[in-house]
Amino acid sequence: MAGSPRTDPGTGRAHPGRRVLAAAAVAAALVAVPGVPASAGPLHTPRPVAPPRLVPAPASLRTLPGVSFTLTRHTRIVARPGSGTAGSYLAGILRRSTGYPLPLTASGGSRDVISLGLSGREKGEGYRLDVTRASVRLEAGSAAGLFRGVQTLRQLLPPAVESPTVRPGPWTMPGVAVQDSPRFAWRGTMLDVSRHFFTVKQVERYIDLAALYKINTLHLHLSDDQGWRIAINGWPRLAAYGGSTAVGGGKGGYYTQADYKAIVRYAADRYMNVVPEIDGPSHTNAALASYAKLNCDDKAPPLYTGTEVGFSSWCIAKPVTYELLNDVLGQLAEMTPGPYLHIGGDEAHSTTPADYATFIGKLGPIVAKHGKKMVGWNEIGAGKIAPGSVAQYWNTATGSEDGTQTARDAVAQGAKVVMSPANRAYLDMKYDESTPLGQDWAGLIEVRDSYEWDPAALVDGVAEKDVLGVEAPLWSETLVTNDDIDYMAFPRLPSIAEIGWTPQSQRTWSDFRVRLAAQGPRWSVMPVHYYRSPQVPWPTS
Ligand code: IFG
Repeated sequence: MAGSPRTDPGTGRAHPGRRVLAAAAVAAALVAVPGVPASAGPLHTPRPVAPPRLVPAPASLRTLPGVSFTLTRHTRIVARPGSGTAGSYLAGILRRSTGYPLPLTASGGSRDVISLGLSGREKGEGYRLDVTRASVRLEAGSAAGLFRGVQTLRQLLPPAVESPTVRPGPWTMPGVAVQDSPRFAWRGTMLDVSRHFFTVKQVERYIDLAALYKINTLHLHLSDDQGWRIAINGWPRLAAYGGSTAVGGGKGGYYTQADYKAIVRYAADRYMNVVPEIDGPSHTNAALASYAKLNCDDKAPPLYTGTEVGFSSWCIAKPVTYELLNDVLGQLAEMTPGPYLHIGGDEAHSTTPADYATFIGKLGPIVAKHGKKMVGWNEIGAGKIAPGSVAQYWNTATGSEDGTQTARDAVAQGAKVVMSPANRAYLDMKYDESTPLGQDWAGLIEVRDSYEWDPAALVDGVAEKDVLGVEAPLWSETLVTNDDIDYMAFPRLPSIAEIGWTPQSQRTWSDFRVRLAAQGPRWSVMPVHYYRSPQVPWPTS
């Protein structure tokens, strides 16, 4: 039909007459551009491409259709001064799986290069990542931001890039412009090394897995009824005897102070803060069994290998209790560069409320004397705590155990809250009735349950400004091996990591489950022994 132009219902643009369309089609066919499939439509507007499936989702990402960057054996990595460990960490991963030399220099050209550098434009852990045909550029306000950006860069490469051995390419990344920064400052996971002991290597492996998802805090639960796991100078029996067993009566273990420093250094190289926890006044049987004088009746109880909680208590009235804790927290403070010491405070069922308040009142000054801020489970809100302390909200049970009131009491004293709701974030909870590992006292937590909640809208009286962040505790009553850790932590730790990082308004389960599915092939390559939740559309290949 000649004459009157119709508007295209799809684009709203004037629809050219039939003749003009035919000519354009011929022109397109004659000038095919290598790499752009003929079916890409008119040359000047390549089809929009689906955004890469990243976890956590960046705050903002623009795809550059028709643009990609391919690593080759000639590609170089430039890590400008001040860029910290990100360049060497990235080089290690890429060299291992591509087999390419990927030389790392402090300066270099702008083509066929992955460049990392500080810029005044980003702050905190924020970064921007630009992938074009010529180069990959990562800029951040800090070395930590560059390290977080490297985790995004890794996920733009095929799953095989995570292989511990050389795989064939191609190693192509889609063109993107990412501008990213985290919602919360504290994005953590806790490893319970007391109920079952995990070696330094096992902890380092868990650190690397958590670092993939921009986790920046590792809370180590170092003492409990079943095991004391850190050597303390002047109190040798704590680790030697108190660390000699575990749940079920098996072999225990403990970290020498050199071991603990190695873990701290390994975490620091991944811009992850270690928060050591010495739990009390309950969860203290291993220590009480180690020194009779720590007990009110001067009688040491036997070592405990069961899984009950709340039956033990420091002797609140004895000065030796605070002499011990001053030594323990002082030595940990010296070995811990991060600002926090965790003093536990949970489930003090064998301590009177008055004694509990006395205990918390005494611990705050000890922690402050050693230059640190006090962290405790939400119960610490029942005691007097300093502004800037941190209450870790965990107990979602109803009735007397309900932790919301002590969380509010803590906020009323100027504390911040780290959200670890047991019915959402406890990685030791079973996925469903058939899960062979874990517990179910807080409920069953399938992947969707671990994802669909907002830390700033969970507890009345605890708003966004009061929330320091989120943390996923992995209690180890039923966990022994790396496979056990993997099965319970993956895929739910990435849920908590995204809640800590991505703006709430950008988080939907329907979108997350598709992006999470893309992590499956990456975990298979590493390998990570993850739970193939039926809620996630894992790729079949
Ligand atoms: N509650 C105890 C943990 C552990 C956990 C297992 C806290 C703060 C149950 N305290 O959670 O020691 O036993 O799910």
